[in-house]
Amino acid sequence: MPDMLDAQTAITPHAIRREDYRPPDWLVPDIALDFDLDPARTRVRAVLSVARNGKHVRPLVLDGDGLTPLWVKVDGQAINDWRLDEGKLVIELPGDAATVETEVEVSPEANTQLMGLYASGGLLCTQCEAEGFRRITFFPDRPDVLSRYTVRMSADAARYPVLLANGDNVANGSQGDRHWAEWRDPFPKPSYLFALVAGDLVANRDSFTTMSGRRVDLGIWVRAGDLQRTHHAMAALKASMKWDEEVYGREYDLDVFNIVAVDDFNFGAMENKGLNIFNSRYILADPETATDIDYDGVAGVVAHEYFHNWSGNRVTCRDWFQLSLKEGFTVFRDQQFSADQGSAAVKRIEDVRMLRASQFPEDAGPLAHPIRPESYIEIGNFYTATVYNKGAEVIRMLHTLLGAERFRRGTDLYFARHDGQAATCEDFVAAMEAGGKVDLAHFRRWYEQAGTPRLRASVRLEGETAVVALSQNFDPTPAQRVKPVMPLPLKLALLDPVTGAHRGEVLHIFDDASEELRFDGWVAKPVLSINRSFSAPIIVETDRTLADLAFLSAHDDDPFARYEAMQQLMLDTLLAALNGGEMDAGPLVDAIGATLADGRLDPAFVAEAVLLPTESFIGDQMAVVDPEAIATVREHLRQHIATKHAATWQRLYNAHSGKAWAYTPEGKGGRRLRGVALGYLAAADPIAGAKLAFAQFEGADNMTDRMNALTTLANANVDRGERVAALEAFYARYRGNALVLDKWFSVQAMSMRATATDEAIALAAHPDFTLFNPNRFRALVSGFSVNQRAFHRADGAGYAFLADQILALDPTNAQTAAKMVPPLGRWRRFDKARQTKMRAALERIVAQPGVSKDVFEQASKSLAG
Ligand code: B3K
Ligand code: ZN
Repeated sequence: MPDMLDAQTAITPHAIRREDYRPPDWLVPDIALDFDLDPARTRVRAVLSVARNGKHVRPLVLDGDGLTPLWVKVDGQAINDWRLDEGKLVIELPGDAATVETEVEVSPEANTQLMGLYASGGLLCTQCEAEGFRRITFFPDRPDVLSRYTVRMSADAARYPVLLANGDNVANGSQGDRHWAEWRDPFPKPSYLFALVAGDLVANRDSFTTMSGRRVDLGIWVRAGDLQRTHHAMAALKASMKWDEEVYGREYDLDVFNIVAVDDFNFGAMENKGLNIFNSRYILADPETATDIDYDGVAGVVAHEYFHNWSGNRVTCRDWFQLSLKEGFTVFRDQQFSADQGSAAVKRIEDVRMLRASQFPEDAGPLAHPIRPESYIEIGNFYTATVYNKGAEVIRMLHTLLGAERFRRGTDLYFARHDGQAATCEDFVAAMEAGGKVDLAHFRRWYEQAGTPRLRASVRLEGETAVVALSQNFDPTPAQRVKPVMPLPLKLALLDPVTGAHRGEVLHIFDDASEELRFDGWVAKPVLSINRSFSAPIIVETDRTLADLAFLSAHDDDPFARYEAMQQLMLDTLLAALNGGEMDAGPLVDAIGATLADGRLDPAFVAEAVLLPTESFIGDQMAVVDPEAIATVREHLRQHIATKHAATWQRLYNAHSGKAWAYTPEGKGGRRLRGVALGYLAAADPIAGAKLAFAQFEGADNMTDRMNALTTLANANVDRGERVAALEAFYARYRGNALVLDKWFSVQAMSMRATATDEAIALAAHPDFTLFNPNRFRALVSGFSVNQRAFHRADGAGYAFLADQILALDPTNAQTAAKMVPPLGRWRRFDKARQTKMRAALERIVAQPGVSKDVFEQASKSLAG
């Protein structure tokens, strides 16, 4: 059962605070687990060797969630004087060490929360991070208790022929219809990294020889029919292992590395020691069923989980407030890896787009928190874009400040100092400080402060000196009204206004409220290129004109800055119209023309550069978001760009058609630009566009081209037969493939059609929609909640729908339900009428009898903030 709140505790849910951290009272150096597996009734026996930690007389307290001991033994003797206190097993122990044994019974098939031991598609599997282990057995379920695990499991041999756990398989046997396996993990680990899988699986097997010449057996375990779709994941795994050796000097440490793909999973994947468990969407890929974005996602997540073996497993977190220690660092590592595999410029653009779409709104809303939060009610709610993606930006800033070489000295020192330990963010910063020989006193504020800093920058000419004036300020966030200035590593350059040349990029650490930088020898006022490569995760406001931005979009030699100039040009063009002025699209249309005509540019970059900002991102720039006006003005500008460059879009479309599919940077870039061109062609001429898209849909030999065509059709505001025909054909073809069917739901949920709200709501009644598969639920409900115009329809139908879905899911999967609350928390950004309706939806959620503490925390904080 999830943690349900009764009416009374709902008023004062228990908040856990970082400052209250205390070392564990008892340690558990060794644990032996014995699972008698059965989907309905699994028996779990645990033998814990416990040791008193320090001088105290406190009892042994073992976390438990929904468990009742069948019996308890201490040093081999059954005892009766144990008690349960809020689910925890409390045992008074006289000595300093003991062997404590318990047995419990759990029901994997009844476990819809997908935390602990659960059943998915005929498999039995586990998810323990953050607090799932306490749903399996009684244990001090906190990351600073590290134990050596021995795991024995027995199961029906026909139904569960494969039995996996962490570490090495040390013994096997059978008895009648049942068989058993024993696994031992030599590395002490916290309980959140425990894993077990039983099922009818086959493996794609391979091997990797490490830098010291050790052979590691690799296995990616899936259902028999999926084996052909595991090759990309295997290639990514081997590339990650090599990359971590080369770039961080990190070698894999066990003889076996297994990955299992499961269909029902609350998030992307899990880095359990030696036995990663993945949401199948981040393992399975072939050209027929996966888009290029899916391919990139598979490689990125495989790398991420693999990299956790050092940043997370060998060095783990002391407590959950330190989550960014492993997540921010590991996201940074996977971003670096992906950048090294293809176009680094495009990868950086994608990462920043993601940060702005998911993290900036968090920082600007009632759920804002520092990358190292100060308190939580439910830790599951803190696996956020702030902890992950802003956390990665903070590590990236350290990399920028120190440079690659000193950064590496810092990480080497960090791993050497803390190997085998549960560490803190402070430990990481201290190691970077010592290894990199740098003073990071002010830099630590990035761990303390919520909210996105705003930088104001302008240039003026004084005689022949260009003066760059900088200032920074902060919007207040909950619990942090006044904030100290932050050290901002700013990469900047001044471009000659005629040639576009500059005299070298400068890295300036701006660590003051305001400052002026002086550059001599300028006869004409240069054009400012600032926060190049997005060197700091901030909002930049400048006095650059449309002409300056157009100039930068054509001349800046930093690809990110070039992209950024075009984005700003688009935003300024749109915002002028949205704020009641005239739209002057001339400079933008010319700038897009110049980018499209520049044959030296990577097509993947061009595709990113010419895409308009999303409706939500435009809304983020407005004092009061007007979803209808944004959709209308944006669509108007899109048609204008489409028409002005119609011949070029057609030329580019044709140039990138008819190529054989290959997952290479060139292949991906071509498909991406072809897809963008198709969208513009359909905007210029909806009827011809629908025909072209339908032809592409039918003729495609890969999912990227097919989905691009389907997306264009699903967005079509005219009701052409092609739209319905393509959606029907797609459904008929892929209804047996859950991952592809998710795309069918999300493409409709995210449709830009004026009727999208009703269409999404109707899909919740579709027979293939289910509350029991998080991927399906997210495809429809998350997809819809980021569809700004549809979700914010003025009558509030979108808000009511989201609240209904959250409440429907909450009793069976509180963690996934809670993730859906934040879009409602953005109510302050909208007009009064919408605010009232959004708050009403949140109030209905908070008032729901028996609401989970997961959902309660998100909804109540959303109302208060
Ligand atoms: N560490 C897991 C996330 C677990 C989420 C728990 N609510 C996956 C990852 O970040 O690699
Ligand atoms: Zn992670």
